[in-house]
Amino acid sequence: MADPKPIVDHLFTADPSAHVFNGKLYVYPSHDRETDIQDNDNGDQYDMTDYHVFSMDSVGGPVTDHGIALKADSVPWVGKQMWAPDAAEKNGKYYLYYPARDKEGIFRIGVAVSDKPEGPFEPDPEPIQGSYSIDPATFVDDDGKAFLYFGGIWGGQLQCWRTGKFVREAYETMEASGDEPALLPRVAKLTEDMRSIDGEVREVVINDSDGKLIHASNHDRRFFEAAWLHKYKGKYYFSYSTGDTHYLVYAIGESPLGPFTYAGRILEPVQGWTTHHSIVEFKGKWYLFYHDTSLSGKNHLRSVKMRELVYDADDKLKLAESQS
Ligand code: FUB
Repeated sequence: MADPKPIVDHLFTADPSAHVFNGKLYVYPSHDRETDIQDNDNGDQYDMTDYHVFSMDSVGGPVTDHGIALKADSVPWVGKQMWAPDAAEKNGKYYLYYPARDKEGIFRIGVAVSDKPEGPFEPDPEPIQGSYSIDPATFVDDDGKAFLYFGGIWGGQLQCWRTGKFVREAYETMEASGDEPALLPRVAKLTEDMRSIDGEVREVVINDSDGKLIHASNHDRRFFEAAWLHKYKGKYYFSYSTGDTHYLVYAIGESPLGPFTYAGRILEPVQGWTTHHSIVEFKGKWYLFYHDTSLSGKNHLRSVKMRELVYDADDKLKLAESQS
């Protein structure tokens, strides 16, 4: 299969969250930038300071860069590192969800609002109360109920929240290991106004094919970061990047809150240290958005790409063999 070209090459972009709004395909990525920071497992090299939104009317057609949609300087609580964002629409308003370290160095999730899918977005002055870690992904179900998924291990600090409170010392010591159940991503309902968590934050249960929780040592299947949820034929597909193997995999459930059962692999590791994706239906076809470092050769300068996905007769997801 030929390696696709990045959807844009005038900026470095990563962690793409794709949605269809008003008949157009919108992409909400991280905006990677040059820095002198050395690569480390903490992810310090991902030192982003703003977001751009992109759109296209058709796959393969021109991609519009709508310019800066939100920048760190405009958000009072943000210290640094604006990582992977997502967006949602409800009742004609558009919401941008984004993680960043606060002034104490703790990752939180913020929300910003606009009347237009491309922004600019007006940020709430405080992060969403009760939010933590990274990689927010939203899902609005057919009945209008909205959910926020989040979490990422290592630099994303999920291991610091195992007790429900932030334990800084747990950064290096509390990652699950061996036959312990793997750390699980989180999900919360969003309030009607999309700006707060409604009720408690729960773990997203991901069972292995045997019905038991995936073990921490099962790096090919356990959750690492980059949660995404989409719906197909009434079932909920929860996808994510794995362990230290960096596959993109998915699990299927009957409810947006889970539990989910491991169902397969979507993408092999890409060039570069991270992998992160979204899945969207556009004009009757399904697409995987992802990133790699083929343009720069540097871990922190990534480029968004897209490929067509198909479902087989058992509703299993895979890359289309011929790409349109
Ligand atoms: O872009 C910074 C981080 O790298 C994201 O939050 C992760 O998902 C990984 O792609």
